[in-house]
Amino acid sequence: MKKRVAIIGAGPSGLAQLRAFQSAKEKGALIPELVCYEKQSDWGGLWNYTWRTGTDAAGDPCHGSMYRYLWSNGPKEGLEFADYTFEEHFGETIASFPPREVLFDYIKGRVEKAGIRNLIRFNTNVRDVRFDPSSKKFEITARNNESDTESREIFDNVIVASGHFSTPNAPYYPGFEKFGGRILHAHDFRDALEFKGQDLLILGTSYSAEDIGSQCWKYGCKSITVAHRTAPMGFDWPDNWKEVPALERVDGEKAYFIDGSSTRIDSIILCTGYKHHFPFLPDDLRLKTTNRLASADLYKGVVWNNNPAIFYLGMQDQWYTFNMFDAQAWYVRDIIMDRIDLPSSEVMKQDVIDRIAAEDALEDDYGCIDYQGAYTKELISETDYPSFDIEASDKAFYEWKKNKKKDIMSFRDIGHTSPMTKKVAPAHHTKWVDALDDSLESYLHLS
Ligand code: FAD
Ligand code: NA7
Repeated sequence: MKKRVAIIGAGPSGLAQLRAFQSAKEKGALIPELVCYEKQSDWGGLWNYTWRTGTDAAGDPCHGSMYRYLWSNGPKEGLEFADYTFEEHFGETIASFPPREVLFDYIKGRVEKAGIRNLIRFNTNVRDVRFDPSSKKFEITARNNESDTESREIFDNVIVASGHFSTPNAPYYPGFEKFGGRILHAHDFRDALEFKGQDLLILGTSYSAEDIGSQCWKYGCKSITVAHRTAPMGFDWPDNWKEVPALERVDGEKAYFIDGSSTRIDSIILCTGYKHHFPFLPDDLRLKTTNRLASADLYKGVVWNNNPAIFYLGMQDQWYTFNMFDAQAWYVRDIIMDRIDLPSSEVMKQDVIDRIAAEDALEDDYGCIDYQGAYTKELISETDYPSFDIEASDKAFYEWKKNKKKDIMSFRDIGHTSPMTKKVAPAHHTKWVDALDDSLESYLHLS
């Protein structure tokens, strides 16, 4: 009997898993029967942009956190697939920070070539996963939102690839309930033009704060005030952008900060991060972790310690993305296909403790980049995923960080070196601050 394997989610992580199995099949291996559940009507996860916020077409929480005009926030040279380069997909070397539509096209290109779309059940939301200790099998209950019917199926393994940047962490501050303007979480941000001419307050100092703020600035908001809970971002911001200490309260149209200062605001955007949230998983299978590089309870960052027949992909905080998901997917594939043996439960638990301690000892972002690069390399070394020059990817990330420090509004104008082809990306034809059209045609100069 063939094993049956369920994959939950057809975003970059779930697609990496399908591609990993398909690659083994291409090489003549007998692979398990695969079922990939995807609650949206198309693949690509967050890169499959939706205008919807709140609930999706089926009335479930909307997965999308992606917004219009998003350009990659890190160099594409850090995320390139080792088995499908940007050059292979686009037929030329393209600039380093592609807009969302261009990256979506790249993600789709690999899986279209692999011919795996038929393994995905679209519009199908996984509602419940149960493990039966006597049969050692999982039962998955899912609802097809097109036919409005429920299915229950049995699997030997489950791979959770449902992402963790979709359920907002939305803090409360006094006065929010009476604020006259709009308060939204980054998850519901879609179009910077909505905030044109406005005085904006942003909470948070990480990627969403930096990028949503930059978008709103680029598309003409009047001013930006970013309040930090821990430390300011510290970039050399434009004149109408200031960083202030933590928010204390809001009163009418004024925001008050803990140093006693205040400012007038029209809207508040909570760039306060996301929660790992798995409403379809019971306690014994449910990952509970913060957004960090060494996730809790996952051996090698992917195997659920309490039940090593269930796996999680992409649950770490991310410097590396697409090729790290690949490294994880190839590794999980090889455990399921009995090519990699798992150690004892004690060893697996110790692995998590060691990874957490190693992360805690890191001193700065450069250390974090090295750490995640080394992790990706470690997993790749145990499978047949094409080996690549991870140090070159690390280097692209270091250069990117330095460029941001130099000028936060122009780092996307600089090209980086591909770890796969060793070619240097050209500068984009238009400076990022002036490029208001983020379409694929405009980026690739097709129009
Ligand atoms: P997701 O992309 O979130 O995909 C998960 C999939 O699972 C979705 O399709 C979802 O519909 C499906 N799913 C969820 N629950 C269920 C269920 N119960 N049943 C069935 N299907 C389900 N990374 C970069 O490398 N560069 C960037 O520039 C970048 N920008 C980002 C910008 C934003 C706004 C955000 C939020 C993230 C960004 N990221 C970026 C990081 C992003 O996490 C990864 O690029 C990538 O999308 C993660 O892939 P994933 O498959 O793990 O998760
Ligand atoms: P992150 O990277 O998890 O960052 C969350 C930010 O929110 C971080 O700066 C936190 O500050 C801040 N935060 C969290 N809670 C609060 C409260 N209560 N008050 C004020 N500030 C708070 O999430 P992002 O959305 O920026 O990035 C996630 C992904 O989306 C990333 O991969 C990007 O590519 C896009 P702290 O430093 O903890 O004080």
